[in-house]
Amino acid sequence: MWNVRMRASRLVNDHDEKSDGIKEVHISGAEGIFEENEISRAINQYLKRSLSHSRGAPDKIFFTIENVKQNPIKIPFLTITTIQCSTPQEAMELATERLLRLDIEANTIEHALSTISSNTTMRGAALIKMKSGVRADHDIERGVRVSRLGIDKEAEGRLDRKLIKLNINTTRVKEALILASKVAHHKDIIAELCVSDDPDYTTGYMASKEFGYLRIPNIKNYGDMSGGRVFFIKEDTDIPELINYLEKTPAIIGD
Ligand code: WAQ
Ligand code: MG
Repeated sequence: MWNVRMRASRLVNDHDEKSDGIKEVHISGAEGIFEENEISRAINQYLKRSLSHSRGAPDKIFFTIENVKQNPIKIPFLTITTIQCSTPQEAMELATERLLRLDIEANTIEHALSTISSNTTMRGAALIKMKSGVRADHDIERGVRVSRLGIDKEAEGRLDRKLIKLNINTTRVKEALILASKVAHHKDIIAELCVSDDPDYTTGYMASKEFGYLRIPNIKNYGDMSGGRVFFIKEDTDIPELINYLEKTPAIIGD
């Protein structure tokens, strides 16, 4: 099996002194685990995606194609629910209510919501401790990128049929469900909150072992360039072990 990763970015003028007047903005990223004969199709799809992205045109696109040596672990899909929600305000209230039920501190939730609605987007996720609200990942501008994850081919057929019935059979939903399922599976992850940084995609989600994958429509306004992911973690999490799991442990999601 092979892990194919893409990330696209663009250099822009920046008025912040620290950055020498220029900074790299993240446009898009994608990745999956594939059989050798699927690599070129994956690259083509990712290339198309990066060149016609709603966040703008990239001036640099990186591809990494890496052989996966370790046997992937098998992880079940989270259950999918779409809740009714019509405004970002309501979305934040709905998410907050559930995060509180998972014993996450109110201040931590506030910190997380401001991280996600900031205009300086990361290409990875922020790890935030559930009680103290302390940011536990080291590269604050980048975050932790979940990697080495794929979908079981037979389970994908069944998932497709289910998503077609729900009228949400898109690559985006599938990729988000795969990522959320890998993330939620770890013992130290309490919950994830996600808002796309694409200005034309306004449905986000909250995921956890307890509530599954909860889709939240209208979590942000159309045209809004902000977005991001936060993983709420246990206070005493072994951080290097968790980051290694998220970034390096190959996982195939199925049922
Ligand atoms: N690992 C960690 N964080 C990531 C990753 C990754 N592999 N990929 C993206 N992110 C972070 C990063 O900060 C992005 O700015 C942010 O998430 C949003 O990424 O059910 O499209 O790819 O309808 O824009 C979810 C809802 C869509 C799907 C999520 O996110 C549904 C989405 P995007
Ligand atoms: Mg995006």
